[in-house]
Amino acid sequence: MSQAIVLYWHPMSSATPVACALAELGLPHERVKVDITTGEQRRPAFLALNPNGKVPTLTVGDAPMFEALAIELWLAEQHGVQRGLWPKAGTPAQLQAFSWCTWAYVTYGAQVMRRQAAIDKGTPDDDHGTAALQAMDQLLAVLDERLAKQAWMLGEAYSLVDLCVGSVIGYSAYLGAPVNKHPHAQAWLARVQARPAMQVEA
Ligand SMILES: N[C@@H](CCC(=O)N[C@@H](CS)C(=O)NCC(=O)O)C(=O)O
Repeated sequence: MSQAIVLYWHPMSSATPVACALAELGLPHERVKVDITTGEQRRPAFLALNPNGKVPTLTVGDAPMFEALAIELWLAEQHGVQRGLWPKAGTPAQLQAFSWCTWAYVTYGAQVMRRQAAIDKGTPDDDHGTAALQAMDQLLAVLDERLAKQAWMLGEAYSLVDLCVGSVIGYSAYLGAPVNKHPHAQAWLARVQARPAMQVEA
C-alpha cells in the first residue's frame, strides 16, 4: 500500500499547481490549510516540516518535502508515468520534461519574481518591472516557437509538463506578462487552464 500524502496549502498560492497536479493524477490525499495571512506557517509544528515556513509542503508518510517544483517533479515521476502523464525514465522526452519544468520555475520564474517585487513596491513599471516584462517576452518567444510545432509541451499529448509550465506562465500573465503577443503560447495556455483538474479549489 502506498504511503499517505498530505498537502499543506493556502488558496491561490504557490501550492495551487501542486493541488492541481494531485487532482490531475487522481491521487487520494489529505489537505491541511495553513493560513499564511495569520502566521500559521511559523508555528513550530509546521516549521518542523518545512523550516522555510512556506506552502506548498507535502508529507509522504512521515517524510516532508517542500518547493513546488520539487513536489511536482516527484509526483510526476512517482505517479505520472503509469497514468500516461509523464515520460518513462531514460527516454528523450523525460529529459525535455525536466528541462522545461525547470525552465519555467527557475529561468522564467526569476523574471516573474522580479516583476512581482516591482508590483509589491507599488512601482510595477519601474526599471526592474519593465525589464522583467521584456525578458519574459523573449522567453515567451522561445516557448511560442515550440508550441507552433506541437499542441503540447512534449508533443501530441497533454502531460504534467503542461501543468507545471502553464501554471507559471498563467501567473505571469496575471502580473502583466505579454502572453497575448505569442499566439501559440496563448492558445496552449487556454487549453491547459481549461483542464478539469485546473478547476479544483486551490
Ligand atoms: N519557491 C517556493 C515559494 C513558496 C512561497 O513563497 N510560498 C508562499 C505562498 S505563495 C508562502 O508560503 N508564504 C508565507 C510566508 O512567506 O510567510 C515554492 O515554489 O514552493
